[in-house]
Amino acid sequence: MFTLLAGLWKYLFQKDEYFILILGLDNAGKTTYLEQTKTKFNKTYKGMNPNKITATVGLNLGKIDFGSVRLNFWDLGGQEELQSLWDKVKKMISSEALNGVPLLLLANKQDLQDCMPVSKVKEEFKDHAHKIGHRDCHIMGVSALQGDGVDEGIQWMVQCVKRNAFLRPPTQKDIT
Ligand SMILES: Nc1nc2c(ncn2[C@@H]2O[C@H](COP(=O)(O)OP(=O)(O)OP(=O)(O)O)[C@@H](O)[C@H]2O)c(=O)[nH]1
Ligand SMILES: [Mg+2]
Repeated sequence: MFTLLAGLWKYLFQKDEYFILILGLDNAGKTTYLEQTKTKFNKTYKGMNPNKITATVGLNLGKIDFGSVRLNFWDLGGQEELQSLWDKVKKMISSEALNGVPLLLLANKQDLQDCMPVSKVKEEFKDHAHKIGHRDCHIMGVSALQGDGVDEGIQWMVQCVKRNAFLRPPTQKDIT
């Protein structure tokens, strides 16, 4: 009986957890994007003044719940000293361990007049399309500062992680 109730509780309340890595050059707006995401999706989260966000030293963590899904974000600082990790990152896209893991490419700062338009970003990536392999991939423009495109990006992410759930390593929910 206990097992049955525990199973029902788990089914009703426990979230399916997924982990999202946010990568980009320093000053790209990764932490601002994560702050906007947390503000939009966590009703109780008050949010940080975007002007108070400073360069990320190491790793900044954040999470949001979206229906039955929990997304855990890892926002890695992009400063030069941290880019020693980037060799590994470049290899990530072709790493066998990450085969099929979805890729969302955000062209941020679209509110700036002299920003690179999304069409141009897509054009630039055309030559590298073969490296992306068989995975869900989406390129979109956003303004993390103004919050434009944040909802759409997260919705895409949630759909994708659900669709590719078989790629996810087991979490507590799966083994209890
Ligand atoms: N105009 C504009 N500025 C933005 C946008 N997103 C972020 N910024 C600004 O860009 C600067 C850097 O933002 P961060 O979020 O700290 O950038 P980051 O990618 O986390 O940087 P690191 O932690 O150093 O890797 C800040 O001054 C932000 O206010 C945007 O969409 N539009
Ligand atoms: Mg940052």
